[in-house]
Amino acid sequence: MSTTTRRSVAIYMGSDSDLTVMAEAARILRRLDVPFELEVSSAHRTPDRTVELVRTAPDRGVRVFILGAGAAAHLAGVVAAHTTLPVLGVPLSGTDLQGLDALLSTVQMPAGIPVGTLAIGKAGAANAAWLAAAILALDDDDLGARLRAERASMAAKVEAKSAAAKDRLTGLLGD
Ligand code: RP5
Repeated sequence: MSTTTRRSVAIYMGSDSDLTVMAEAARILRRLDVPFELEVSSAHRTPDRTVELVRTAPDRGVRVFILGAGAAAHLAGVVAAHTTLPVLGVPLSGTDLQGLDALLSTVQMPAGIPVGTLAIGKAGAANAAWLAAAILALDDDDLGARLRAERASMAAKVEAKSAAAKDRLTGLLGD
């Protein structure tokens, strides 16, 4: 790969029906100014395309994979089988089992082929992005500083909500 290519994250999902949830990962990466590519590719319906994307990803600068899939979710496992880069799986709800099927498919990988599995749905997609950024920040001090600033901002919001809750309680109790 070119030394000028920025290190990036690949967000792949098994179906376009997964996009609304997986957009949460893209939203966080954009906020952190982390480049990403986004593709729809299925482990079952387009297995060759999936493998080709993974094999060529390092040349495009990809250093971490985020995979979202529902039902009998094999996308993260298949990607992990074809790369030694970090692979993060997001189980998605799309069947009567409401994501439990995808969670078990994604998390129960055989020893040696790891998939870091996040929560089902939007929280998992967002946390996959936060975790991917943390991985890239291991040797990117500017990104690390942006992550610390985001944490400080979250903490400030909680403190503001705590103060507001005390005010609301006073009103609720009629003091
Ligand atoms: C999975 O099957 C996809 O990731 C999606 O969550 C689910 C249903 O796909 P569609 O039938 O909506 O294309 O492979």
